[in-house]
Parts: sequence; structure tokens; C-alpha cells
Amino acid sequence: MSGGTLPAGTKPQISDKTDASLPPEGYRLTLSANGCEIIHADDAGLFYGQRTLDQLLRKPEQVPLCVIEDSPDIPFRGVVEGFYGRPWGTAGRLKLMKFLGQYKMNTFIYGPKDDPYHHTKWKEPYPETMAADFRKLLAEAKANYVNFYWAIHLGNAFAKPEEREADYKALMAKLEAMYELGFRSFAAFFDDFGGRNADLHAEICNRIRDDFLAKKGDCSHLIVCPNVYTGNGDNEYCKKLGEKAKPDIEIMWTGKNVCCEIDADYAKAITANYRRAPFVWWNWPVNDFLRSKLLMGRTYGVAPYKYAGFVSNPMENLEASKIGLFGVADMTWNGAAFDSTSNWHQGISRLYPYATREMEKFCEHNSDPRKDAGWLAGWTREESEKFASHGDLRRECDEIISAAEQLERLVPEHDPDLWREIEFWVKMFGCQGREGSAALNMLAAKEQPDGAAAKKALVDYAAAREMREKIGQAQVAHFQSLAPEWDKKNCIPCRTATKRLQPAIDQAAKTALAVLSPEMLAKYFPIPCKVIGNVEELANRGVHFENGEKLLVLDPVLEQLTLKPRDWFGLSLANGKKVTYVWADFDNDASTACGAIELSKDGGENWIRANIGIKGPLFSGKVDPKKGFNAMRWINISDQPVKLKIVRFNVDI
Ligand code: LTM
Repeated sequence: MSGGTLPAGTKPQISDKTDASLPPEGYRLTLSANGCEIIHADDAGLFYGQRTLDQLLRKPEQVPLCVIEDSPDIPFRGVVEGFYGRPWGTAGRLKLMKFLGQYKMNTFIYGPKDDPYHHTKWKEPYPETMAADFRKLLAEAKANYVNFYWAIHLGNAFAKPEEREADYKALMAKLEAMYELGFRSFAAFFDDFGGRNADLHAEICNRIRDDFLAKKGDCSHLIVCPNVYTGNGDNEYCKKLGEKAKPDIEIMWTGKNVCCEIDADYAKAITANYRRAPFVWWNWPVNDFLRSKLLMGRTYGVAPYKYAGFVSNPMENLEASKIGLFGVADMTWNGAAFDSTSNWHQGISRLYPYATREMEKFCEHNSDPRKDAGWLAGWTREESEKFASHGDLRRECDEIISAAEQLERLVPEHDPDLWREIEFWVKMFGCQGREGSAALNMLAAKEQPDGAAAKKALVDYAAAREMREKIGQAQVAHFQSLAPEWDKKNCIPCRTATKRLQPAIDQAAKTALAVLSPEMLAKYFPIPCKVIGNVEELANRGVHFENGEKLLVLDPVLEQLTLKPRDWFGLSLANGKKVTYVWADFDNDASTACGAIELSKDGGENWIRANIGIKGPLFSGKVDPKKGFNAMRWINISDQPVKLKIVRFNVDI
């Protein structure tokens, strides 16, 4: 800093010199009384210098006279569109390219699990409309210095040795078609599907590298997501892949677990086993394992390390993911200076200048993937706890009601794309504030159960509960109307502030209702059911009611599970409830070929094979309630491990 500010009205004249001694993508921005100079390492450096200048010029009267020398910590920074669920559309991705450029992220990896041409139908060419969209996206990416990778998911390929050469031919043809479209950067994914054959995976990657990328001569290095992508890599698969994949192939890694903070000791260990620094695929703020929640809290929990690259896998709610991405941008550019809390405040004020305070209130309560998402090995994020006493809780609820009202008024006008994503969550949030207020009023009135205040509080509480139910139903109906057929059943009611606020409200309500209305206590806080079984990943799964309380659902798990022989999981009902219908929908026929549905009359002690209809990967059928079954399970009855994804698992009551 050399003191003073840029004289008012100065139009920065940008000189255009390069300096090869600057690090890649680096720049030196000099602001002096004579004007402005950006000396840069390369074109990207110039682009980033200009972005910094744009930021400074947002407050033209305060631009300091100074020299800024800047370059990124991590060479590849950005986003992997790698989640399960509705892929983002082209309009959203076009906006994202600008966002990435503006915040100095240079990598976008396209690999949505539910794009069939990326995954299950990878051999088929894209329809012309999608091909045209890719051309537009590539142009926008280039204008923003974003390297646009197209990923192919080869999980279901090369399984049969006799078809391998034909598969290779198909792979080369598909890569060629994507090259023709304009792609120069490619990734190959093996996550979640396709077995653990490290020799085969290394061979495929090396052949893509040698027979395709090297021959083209103008492509980026290959990025690979292996089949085993968590932990310290101390296993045969990771070690062999590390040994056999050519050294310039980047290998992805999600950290110690699938969704987790990124730990330096694990990063060191995986570096040794991969024989290269890991390219981090950070599963945050992705919410595909719990689509009822939005994750809009601060970015934290990543240890500094020399990562080869770092990309975030966001939510299917792209606009709502941008708070997290703002954090990832800052953290990967300059980790040492990264201050997570101030970054979060800045991100919100930059993205939502028209409702900063209200948005902060909303986001601080929408950040944890719900406390019972336990199958993700304790993956939890902080959520607001500013209510130690009932007085604080009342204040918080009042602020929530007012923030939700303001957001409902302002967001549709200022950011319709964001509103389309968060509308129901905002409405649910406001209603939750009203429910909290009513619960506290019930508590305050509990000493005089027959008084007018108690009666009013009970009515208000019931109204807020019913309104939340209605918002949930309206949201599910709306999302189902937009969802493709296969995804309709995954639409579940949204939830807000589940980690701290809702339990505090529920506690107040339960205490008050126990005195004021035991009927309402039983109605609103039934003891629903337990998830039972011997599959650890499912031990703490959430269950919820749908259709009033007629349908009890195990929250969909969008992940693949591996279930060993005799592994089982199920639902056990309480309160004399009886099963009247069962439904178990998985993603592959192995679940029906190797597994069975069983029923129990004693909550899961003794089991009887159910006589249930089977169609492909689906079990479904009526159960006579007179038989008195109160538990249902799926069990692996074969002598083989079975891989499956739970699409739906529920009982009607
Ligand atoms: O994380 C990886 C490498 N693969 C999948 C992702 O597609 C998915 O989005 C996340 C979060 O559910 N989990 C995965 O295992």
C-alpha cells in the first residue's frame, strides 16, 4: 500500500505486460496516481487482475493506491456437477460460468449422475439439443477462463472380458464425438458403480491418455474418480491404481469419508498411496443424500495442503449453492488468509445486497444436513444456537418471522432463479418461527390451562403445524410436477432449522402439551418407528410420515450400499400400528434376485417371508392388517454381497 486513493474520475488505463517470473495465473496490479497496470503471467492472470480491479472499483471513491501481487494456491479450483438428482440446466450453468470467472475459479467438471449420456447410456451420442447447449457452454466457459471437463462414467463398462475391445471402441468413439463438439478436457468416473478392479481402471485411464488425449495433443490431463475414493488409500485398489495410472493422471479423493472435513493426515496418507497429491472432490454443499435440506452455512473444515485440485460438489439447488462456492473460491485461491466467518458474511452481502441481514438469518438455520443423517459417519455442520434461554428463543422466532416475510417480498423481485429454488424453504422457515412463538406462548400459559391465553396458544400452535404440513405438501406437488418420472418419488417435504431450533421448539411444545392437551401431544409427537437392522450405514437413518400419518418412509438414500449375505435393514412400528402395504424400490434387479422382504409381528424378533409382488427391482404389495405385522425388512438371502441404492422403502399404516 503506498497511501492515498485513486483520484476521482480516473479511468484506469490497463497496460498489458507479461512477466514470466510470476506464478501461473498470477498478476501484479499497480494502482498509482498515473493510472493502473496489470502485469500478468498469462492470459488467465490478466483476466484475474481485471476481476480484482472490478471489485475495487465497486467503491470507486475508495480505491487505494497500492500494488497487489496475487496468484492461486491450488492450480485447479471450481465445481464438479457430480451429484445424484436433477442435473442443472443450461441456463443455470451459463450463469455459473460467469460466477466461476468472477471469483477466479478455473475448473468445471460435468458429471451429473442422472445424465444418461454421461453414465448408463454413455455409448450413445448426445441428442442435438444437448450438443448445441454444450457448444454454448464451452464458449461461455472459455470467455471466463474456465476449463470445462466432460466426464464419462464407466461404471457399467468393461465388465465382460469378451466385450472389452468393443467397449474400448465405443469409448474412443464417444470421446471423439465430444472432442468434435469442442471439449478439450476429459474426466473418467468409476465412483459408486463398477467394482474395484484397479488393473482394469488403470488400463482404461492409461488408454484414454495414450490413445486419445496424447494423440490429440491439445487436451488437458485426464482426471479420474476411482471406485474407492475415501480414506487413507491403504488398500490394494488405491495402491495399485496409484502405481499403475500414469503420473500425469489426476486422481480424485473425497477425504476420510464420503462427506467430511478434509484432514491433512489423511491427505498425506492418500498422497503416498496414490503416488501423487489428491484432487479433492469435496462433497459439500451437496445435499443429494438429504434433499429436504439446504446447506447454506459457512465454508470450513479444510486443512491447508498442496492439493492437486479442489472442486466442490454442490446441491442440485445451484443458486442456493453459491454461498458455499463463494467460500470455496476464496479458500482455494488464498488459504492462508481465508477467514471462514468473514467470507460467509461477505458472500451473503455480495450475492444478496438487497436482503443481507434476512438472508443471514435464513442461512444460519439452513446449514446442517439434519442431525440424524448418521449414515454419513457423523457428517454434521454447525447451525445457529443463539437461544440458550426461552427469552432468546422467542427473540429468535420473532426475527425468523420477520426475515421470512422480507425474503418472501424481496427475493422473487431481485433473484427469481434463487426464489424458484428456495421459496418453500423460506415459507417453511417463517411458519417455523410462528410455531416456535406459539409453543412458547403455550408454555407461558400452562399454569392456567383453561385461560384464554392457553386456548389461543393451542390454536396458534395447531395452525402453524398444519400450515407447515400444507407447505410441505404443496412443495412436493410442485417439485413432482417438474420432476421426470423416475425422480417423482424422491420429492420429499423440505425442512429448515432441524439441528438446534426445531428440537428447542419441540421441547417447549412437548412440555406445554403434556399439561395443556395430551391429545395434541399424541397427535403431534407420535412415537413413529425405529430403523432396525445390522447395516451400520443405515442405523441412524431418518424416517418421516407422508400423507398425514398414513405412510412411513425411510428417507431415500441416494448412495449405493453394499450388503453382505444376511445383512438386513427395516422399519419397526410402535404404538400398535400395523403394516397395510409395503414398498421397496431399489436401483437394480439384484435386490430382488438376491434379497427378500420379510415381516414380523413382534417388532423384529421373528421374521416370516412375505408374499409380495416383484417387478424388476421393485417389491410391492398389500399386507392384511388383521395379520398384525408391525415390522418389515429387506434381507440379503444370497451368499454374495449385493450392491443397491434405496430409491424408496416405506410401509403404509
Ligand atoms: O462422492 C463421490 C465421488 N460420488 C458420489 C457423489 O456422486 C454424491 O453426490 C455424493 C454425495 O451423496 N456421494 C458419492 O458417493
